[in-house]
Amino acid sequence: MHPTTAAFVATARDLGIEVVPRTFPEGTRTAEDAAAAIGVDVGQIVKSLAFRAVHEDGSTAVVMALVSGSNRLDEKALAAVAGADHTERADADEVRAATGYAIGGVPPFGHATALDVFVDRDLLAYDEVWAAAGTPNDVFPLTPDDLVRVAGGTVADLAR
Ligand code: 5CA
Repeated sequence: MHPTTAAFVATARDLGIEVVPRTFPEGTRTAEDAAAAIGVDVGQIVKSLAFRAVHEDGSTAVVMALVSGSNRLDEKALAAVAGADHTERADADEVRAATGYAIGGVPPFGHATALDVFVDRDLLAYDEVWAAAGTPNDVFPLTPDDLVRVAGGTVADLAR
């Protein structure tokens, strides 16, 4: 197992979930790649998207949106639920600093810093969803209920 994925599994165990990752050498960097590799609906793939929430007073905080692979994130909805004026896409360095992971492998929880997490309600329609396990080749299945619980997420209507 890739050491980054092994570290994520250990972090997840501390958070109360037994993660069993699967490795796909062909790659799971995007939701479409992951769905094709695993053989599930793209809507079952959890995109872990980091955004900069910009508040009225100019302060910023990175927040995490967990979005169904078949949806486009509505940034206005994210800003509203995050109590921000607007949001901006985090850049690669910010993603790495806030989550501890590189784009393409960012897991939905177990981040390097405490991030507010918002979960796309459409993910709750599935019995099982799949998320990144730390690298662009490793993913793991879980129930939407576990996703919300372990991420400490707030369920919201995030699709546009
Ligand atoms: N492993 C897959 C499926 S679980 C995965 O991580 N998908 S993802 O959607 O969570 O991560 C890829 C996302 O990172 C893209 O949808 C895109 O929104 C974002 N991204 C890609 N490149 C950049 C970049 N240069 N800066 C900021 N965000 C980016």
